[in-house]
Amino acid sequence: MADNITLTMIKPDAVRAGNIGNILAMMNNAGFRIAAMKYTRLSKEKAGEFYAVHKERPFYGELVDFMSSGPIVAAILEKDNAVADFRKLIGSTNPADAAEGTIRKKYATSIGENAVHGSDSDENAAIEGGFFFSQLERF
Ligand code: 3AN
Repeated sequence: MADNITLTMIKPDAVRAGNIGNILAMMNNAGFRIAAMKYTRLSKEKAGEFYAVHKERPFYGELVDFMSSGPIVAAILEKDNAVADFRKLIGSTNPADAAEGTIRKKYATSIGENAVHGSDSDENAAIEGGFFFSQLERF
């Protein structure tokens, strides 16, 4: 499995706060190349599908409502060791635990509304990339 891509979303909270540009700059400055990108809005159904792995978790309904509450930016990012390096750049799920200099430390407001998504494995990066992008939309 390729280990050089990850899938990110700039979530509705960060879009609403006007932070798309700042967050993309942090990704670029950390050495990630944009291989695919779109500005879109998930329906409840599509958000539920994306997070199906969390279906049994108590926060699933809240997560689906939030992720479909407004537009997002979805992108495939490319870099050596993309998944692990990007998880480092975004920081802990809970911004209260996120390290200084991470995207979530700077822009996330709570564990639910935490500004960005990053794939948690190469396998999921491939699945999530396919969720948003066809081969014709990747460069
Ligand atoms: P991460 O996004 O850091 O991989 P996961 O996979 O544990 O974190 O959770 C997926 C998403 O579910 C998080 N980004 C967050 O939006 C939401 N989430 C996780 N834990 C909670 C929680 N305790 N309460 C509300 N939402 C949560």
